Amino acid sequence: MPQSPSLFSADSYFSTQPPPSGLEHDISGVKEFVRRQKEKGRNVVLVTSGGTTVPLELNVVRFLDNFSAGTRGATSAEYFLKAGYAVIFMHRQFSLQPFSRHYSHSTNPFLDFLEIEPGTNMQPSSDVSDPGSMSSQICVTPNKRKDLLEVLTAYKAVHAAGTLHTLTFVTVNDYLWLLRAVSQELSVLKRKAMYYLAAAVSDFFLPRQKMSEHKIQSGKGSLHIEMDQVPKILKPMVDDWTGKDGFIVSFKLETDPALLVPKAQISLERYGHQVVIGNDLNRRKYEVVFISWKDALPPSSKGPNSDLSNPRYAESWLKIDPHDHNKEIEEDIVAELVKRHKIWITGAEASTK
Ligand code: 9Z3
Repeated sequence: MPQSPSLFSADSYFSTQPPPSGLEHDISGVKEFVRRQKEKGRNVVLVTSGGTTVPLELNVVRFLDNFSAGTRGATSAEYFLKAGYAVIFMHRQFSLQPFSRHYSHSTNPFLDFLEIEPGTNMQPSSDVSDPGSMSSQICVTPNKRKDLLEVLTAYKAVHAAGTLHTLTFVTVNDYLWLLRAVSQELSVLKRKAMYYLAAAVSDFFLPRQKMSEHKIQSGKGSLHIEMDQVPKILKPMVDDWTGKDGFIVSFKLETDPALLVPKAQISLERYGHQVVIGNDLNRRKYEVVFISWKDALPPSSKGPNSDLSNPRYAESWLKIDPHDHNKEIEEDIVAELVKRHKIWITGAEASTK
């Protein structure tokens, strides 16, 4: 077992940290979903969304959390669905979800959209043959109907088509186990699979073997915790779990604008995937930067970057008007990725001819 403090490789992580209890059940659902989408010939995108937690005790009372409301993931999932993709939406429990995000409890509570018609009897009907008699006297506020109808129509169509599959995680351990298993299932789709990693993932965690069983007591004054680093799972994800075929997009979050591009480039160089989208915490809703490989060479055929005067990364910014509240930047992010994914798929087809 790794000693403290330790650097876990992905393999040592999975051989020492236990899987979440619902994993097998979750994966059989994913397997079935992927089988159906493959039959229909659809592209499938895995969208991860929301922040992971790090529990400090086995009987968890306290935990560390990562910043993310789930807006990026939930919004992007809707645009992928609109573009004809099937979506596996893997999100932090209770974070925003596609469609219902428009009526989130804090910014747009759905009860504020409903009205009780004048004269409605507030007692539920005793007529068992007409269980809907109360609800028939509830209506949607007239000026909210158009927007609600639009969201509801898209939501119902997605349900009828069976193109959205939802999974939840809470801890970083749930997330890592699920991510590995879902990626392995999706890899059967080869290049038709995209991985869109928008979840905000903890960098540090407490291995199970170091966690206190019961609530940490406060009597001893200050609290010192030494955490281990979460393994860098993008490397095995690119090289092993997805069989080098998946189109992998990761996000890089920074708060210092000067670090955004260099850190995104380091990430692309280190993991050799297709795109890193850099976003600054305070500007993320109206500008992001795409960092990708400059030429068409697959990352695996590139040697170390010896010529620093000739950068091999392409940098392209996507910006929208911060004052236009009808526009969501995820619409443009997804449109750009759909375009690039198409090229990734046709590139592979062309090279096998
Ligand atoms: C992101 O950067 C997401 O875009 C946000 C979205 C978390 C900023 P919201 O859900 O926020 O719309 O409120 N996600 C990736 C964050 C992350 O953990 N990235 C790692 C890093 O920066 C690399 S995988 O080191």
